[in-house]
Formats: sequence, C-alpha cells, structure tokens
Amino acid sequence: GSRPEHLPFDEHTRSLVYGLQPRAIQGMLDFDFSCGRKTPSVAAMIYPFGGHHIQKFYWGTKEVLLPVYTSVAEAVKKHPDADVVVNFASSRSVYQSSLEILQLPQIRALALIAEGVPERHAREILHRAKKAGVLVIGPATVGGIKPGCFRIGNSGGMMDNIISSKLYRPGSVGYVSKSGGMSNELNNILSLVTNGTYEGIAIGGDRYPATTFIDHLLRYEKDPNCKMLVLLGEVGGVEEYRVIDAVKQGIIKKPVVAWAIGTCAKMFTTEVQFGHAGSMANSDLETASAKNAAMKEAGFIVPDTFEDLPVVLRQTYEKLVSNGTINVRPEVPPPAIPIDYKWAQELGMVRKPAAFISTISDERGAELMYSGVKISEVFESEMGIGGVISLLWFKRRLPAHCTKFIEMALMLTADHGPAVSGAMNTIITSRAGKDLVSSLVSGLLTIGDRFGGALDDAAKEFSGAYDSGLTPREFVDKMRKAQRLIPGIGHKIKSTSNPDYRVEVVKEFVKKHFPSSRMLDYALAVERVTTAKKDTLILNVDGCLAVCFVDLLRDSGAFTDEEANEQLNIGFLNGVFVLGRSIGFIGHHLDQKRLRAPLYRHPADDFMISMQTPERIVGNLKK
Ligand code: Q5B
Repeated sequence: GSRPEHLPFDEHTRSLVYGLQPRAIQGMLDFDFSCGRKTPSVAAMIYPFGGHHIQKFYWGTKEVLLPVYTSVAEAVKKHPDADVVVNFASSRSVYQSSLEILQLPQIRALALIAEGVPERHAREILHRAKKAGVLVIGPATVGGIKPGCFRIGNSGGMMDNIISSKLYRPGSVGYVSKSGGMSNELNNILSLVTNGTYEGIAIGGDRYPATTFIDHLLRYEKDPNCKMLVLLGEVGGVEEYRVIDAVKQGIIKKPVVAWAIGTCAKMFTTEVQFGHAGSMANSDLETASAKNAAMKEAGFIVPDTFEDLPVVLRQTYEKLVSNGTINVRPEVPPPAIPIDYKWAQELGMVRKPAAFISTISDERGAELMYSGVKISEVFESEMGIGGVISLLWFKRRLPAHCTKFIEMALMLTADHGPAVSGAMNTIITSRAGKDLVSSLVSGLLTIGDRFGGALDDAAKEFSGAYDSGLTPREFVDKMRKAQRLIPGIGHKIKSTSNPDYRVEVVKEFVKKHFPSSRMLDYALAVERVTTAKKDTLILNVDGCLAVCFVDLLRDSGAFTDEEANEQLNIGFLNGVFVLGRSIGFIGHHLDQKRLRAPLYRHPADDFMISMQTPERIVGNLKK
C-alpha cells in the first residue's frame, strides 16, 4: 500500500476478514458508513469450507455483496487494494492461517482475535510478522479503532456506543491499552473530556502480544495528526518500562497520560492473577503501583487514582488546545445509521403487520407450547396423543372420553390390509424405489370420496338430514332422488353377514362413554334402511366415526353449538383417517423395503385392452 508504515489504517484501508463473521462485518460496514467512507472497509471474506460464494450486507439503507473466498491467496489476488486481514480464526486454526497470511507481501497489518492461542504459536507468529514487516495486533483482542477511518471487527462496541463516543470522526488522542473493554471506557472518557480518540489499539491480554504499547505509541508519535498519547497499562509484564525508556530518551515527545490498572493488588496478601493471562506481577517491578510511580517520575502525566484519569486528560487536552497544538474542529453530525429491523423491534421502536397468524403452537420461549400448554405439562398430565390432537386441532383440552375416542379412531384406521387403494399405491411406489415420503404421499393421495375420505361428507349429510327433521327413509330417498351415494354407507367386502369389527368397537365405546349418541342412532337407523336393500350397504368405518365425532362435538360439553358447527364446516374428520392410515402406509413402505421387493409390473393379461383405430380425417381441412 501507499500508506507509510506508521499509518496502517486510514479512510481508504480495505481489509479481508478471515472466518464467517457476518455480525462483525456488518458492524464494520455500519461504522464505515457513519464515518462517511466511500467504500466499505471490508473487501471480502475468507472461509476455507463451503466453497466460493457471496454474502449480502447493508451499506446504509442499501445492500452490498461481499465475496467469500476459500483461500487468502485467492482473496489477495482478487482484491489488490486489501492490505489488512482481520483474522477471526479460532485458537486451533489461527496459527496456520496467520502463517499463510504472513507469506503474502500485500498484507501489511493483521489482527488476531482468537483467545487461548498457545504462547509458542503466538511467539512464532510474532517472529514471522517481524521478518515480514507486518503489524500484528493480538492475539486475544477485539483489535482497535481509528475513528473516521477503520474499525477492526467489533472494536468500539455497538453502533450507539460508536456514535455516543464520536468514533465516526477523528479526535486528537492516540491510546493503547490491553483490554477491549477498557478501550471502550477510554473512548467514552475521551469523547467527554477531549475532542476524542484519534486511534485506539487494544494489544490483548496475553503474555506475548505480537505488538505492545511501545509499537503503537511510536506510530502515534510519528503521526502529526495525533497530538496526545494515552497509555493504559496494567499489572504484570514490563512493557510500560519500554515506553518509559522511549520517553526518557526523547524518542516520545508528545504528552503521555498514563495509568497502570491493578493497584488494588497490594490489598491482597498473595499475588493476584487478574482477568488477562499476562496480568500478574512476577516481581515488584511488575506491580501497577511501581509502574505508575516510574511513569510519573519519567514525566508521564499520571493521576493519583484511576478515578482522576478524566481530570488529567481534560487538563492535558485543554493545555494543547490553548497552546494551539490542537485545533478544535466544528462537530459535523454523522449520517443516520438505520438500525437493524430485529434490533429496533426488540427496542420496541418499530412494528409491522404480520403476514401470518398462528394460534396453536409456540416454540419461541424456553419451552414448546401446544395451545398455551407447556410440553412438560402435556407429559405430566399424560394426555396422550388424543390430548395433543385436541390441543392442536381444537385448541382446547377435551374430556378423557373424547381423547380416548380420538386415539381409538387412529388405532382402528391405522391399517386395513395391503389390498386397499392407498396401501396398494404405497406398496407400488415403494417397489419403484421411492423414498418413505413419496410412498406415503402416493398412498395418501388415494384418500377421497370413495376410499377413506368420506368422513367429512358423512358428518355433513347425516347431521344435515337429522337437523332438518328427515326420517332415515326420507334421507335415503332424498339421496337416491338426487342420484347421490350416501357418504359413510357401503363397503367393498364388509356386510351385515360379515360385519366390520372396527365399527362394532366404535359403537360399543360410544354407547358406553358418550353422554349422547343421537347421531350414531340416526345413522344406524339409516343403515337399517340401506341394508334392507343390499347387505353391503352398512354404516362403514368412515360413516360410523364421522357420526360419532358429531356426537362428540355436539354433546361432550366441550364445544358450543356454534363451535361444533364451525369445526364440522371446516372439515377435520378426513384428517382422522389420513393421520391414522399414515401409520399403516409407513408400515407398508418399511415392509417392502425390508423385503427388498423389486419393481412391480402388473401382468398385462389383467387389463382388458380395447383400442379403436381413430378414423382417418378425410377431406380438405382448409376449405
Ligand atoms: N350403493 C364404498 O361400493 C363403496 C351406496 C349405494 C347408496 C351408498 C360405496 C361408496 C360411499 C363412500 C364411502 C368409504 C365404494 C368406504 C373405506 C375404508 C376402508 C376400505 C376397505 C379401509 C363400495 C352397489 C349398489 C349400487 C349402488 C349402491 C353403493 N354405495 N347406495 N349409498 N353409499 N360409498 N366410502 O361395494 O342399484 O345396484 O346400482 O361409494 O363411504 O374406504 O377396507 O376396503 O379401512 O381401508 O363397489 O374400509 O359404497 O358398491 O358401487 O357396486 O354399488 O349399492 O348405487 O346400487 P361397492 P357398488 P345398484 S370405507
């Protein structure tokens, strides 16, 4: 790049982000936008897995696309203007990826975010970086921020923090600290008592940060736009003494306000390991108090306590303003940064009409709920699948005899042998090599007016006839007159002499447990009329279940008349057969797979094929 070495970041800096970090990248882009940058500071991402692709980000109110490459070499080749890498690789892969990055001369600065990098690896990276002349920040750091220019990853915190600490435009104070959290605190203090941060770097809390206080303070010293330096050191290590030497030797001439954190360590009788790996004094020299005393003696501006830091910062700044070193520029408000919809919603700032309404289940909380009932309670109350269906289909708890009846309906309709339409379809589909869902659906698609799907219509016709006061015979006659079959009546193989045991079970249960069986009684009276004509015209399983469900809806006490009629009109009854028979269809599919059943071809002699040769069209068509 064309930037001098001490200026790795300016308003043109373009970076590559190693790792998939969409939130951090969006944060960098929002920062860029607030600074008034013309181009996003992130050129591309590098992620070795998943192949080359593109990701979308906001740029103000618009959207931009950023490519994702699988290697640093490719990214560098495609983006010759990118000379910074923000490496989000984990402690496991940061070493390998950093060595790869350091081999590319285009890269001039590298930030290592990972925590827990083995010290041996950190030292090796540092060694290679020195040889390659690359400025490395980290590991174990958020990185740093150059207001108005460039933000490393998540440095500076959320956008409201960036705005309130005025990080969208440069101030005059360059600082270096170990911790990202303390950097945020400094950004805030500096925005209140000075004209703000010029550049701030958090070197990271490890024992071997790649660059230390002195590296960055020397950069700030060389930069004429940085007018005042801040060093926020801490207990442990001797890096502050290197800055003291530089000040003593006159290499650093700008005023340095400094404080070493951890003075409270002296209150403990044993050595204290603070939050950072490197924050423990191994000798008197490494204590915060010794460092503060030494820095004061060398001419740094050191407050008596950390609480006094803002006071000395303000004094130092005001001196530089009054002697003309710092020219206070008028404030220009940053462009409005749209907040993400989700965040705004969380803050209660926006609302929008929902496209869908759902009233039966909710998985957003700690526990899944079915119609307001926690899943744990579903199990504690042992409501069974009948109870679950009553919650999800009818949005209420039904009495035990009702949930039992629902379960009974599912059990009775679960299967009726391989020869019925649906099972045949499932078997043939399965034997054609298709998967479970295809085979199941193929079977389900046969359910309709004739096979298994007569429940809804049966409920409507029988209850309609009953409600309008038709006698069973009048009802049968009316249907015959209209040339319509009575849904729920008739069976291919069952008859009065070969009764359907399933129907018998249902009748017995309803008679025993339901408070009323008026619709079943009416249907049985209809059956007496139809079977008088033909013994196969029995009340079939569809019809029997349907009329019993009408009795359940109308007389269980769980529904008002209006609700019962609404349920019948919506039509849920075919769902009972669909759900029950799915059990059987899945069984047939699994059965065929276990049997390794081959592709089925129906014998041609089972078809009576009758084809007529179409008559030839004669004459002039164009006439
Ligand atoms: N006739 C079920 O037909 C079947 C009549 C009728 C008045 C009627 C037929 C029908 C209504 C739909 C229905 C559910 C197609 C059935 C099920 C699940 C299953 C299946 C399994 C399982 C049977 C002979 C004579 C004709 C007809 C007259 C017939 N039905 N009259 N109302 N409903 N029912 N479906 O035996 O004068 O001789 O011309 O459509 O409820 O699917 O196990 O197999 O669990 O899987 O072929 O149980 O009844 O009778 O069509 O030869 O008719 O009776 O008009 O009169 P069939 P057809 P005519 S349960």
